[in-house]
Amino acid sequence: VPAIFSDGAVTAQAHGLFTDWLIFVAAGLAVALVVSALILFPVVRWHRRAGDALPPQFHENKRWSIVYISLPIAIVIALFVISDRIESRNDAVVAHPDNRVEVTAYRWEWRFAYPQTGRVVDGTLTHVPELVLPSGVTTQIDITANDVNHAFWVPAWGFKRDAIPGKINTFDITPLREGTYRGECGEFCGLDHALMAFTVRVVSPQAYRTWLATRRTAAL
Ligand SMILES: [Cu+2]
Repeated sequence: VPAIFSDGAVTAQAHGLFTDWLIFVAAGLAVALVVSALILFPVVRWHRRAGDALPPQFHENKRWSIVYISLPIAIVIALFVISDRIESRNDAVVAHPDNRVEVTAYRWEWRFAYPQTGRVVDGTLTHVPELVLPSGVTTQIDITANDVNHAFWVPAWGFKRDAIPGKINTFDITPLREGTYRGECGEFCGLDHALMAFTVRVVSPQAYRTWLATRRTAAL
């Protein structure tokens, strides 16, 4: 698999979305191929040559009309059903998550709170806040905002969720690969929206436990 496609395995949820994306690309390519062939083949094969009589003229062909109306409808329905199943699976949250993090977005920072130990990480003007997560473990994230709408977005995860004042959005994420991923605010929230960056560092469950136990509060 080319490197450009490797992000699909970064989280269990991204894997599903990536599969969905591949299915859309394949369907689009297949349609483009068939349509191009239907245009190009007659142009080459049946174009009018000097002295040719006009071919038989007709206005309708019921059999082909049924095919070219029902086939695109079937494709759209299939893409809808596949996407709905994948997204429903991604949106489903487990009743008893192994790990929880509370994310609060506010102008112009992020707060990551770990209720198990009371550890709180707040971003500052000089320090980009870091969300630390264990790999191979499903973390449930409760996200909200303090002032205006923001959105928690990690491009490599193929995932974005709104942070809305007065509302808690909950989602599960299962990182599969250790590493550092860039995150940003995905909803224009005002003047310093572009500065609302964060990083996600995915570590082993062992390293995560150690990290959680070290300091209760940190500015980083
Ligand atoms: Cu924001």
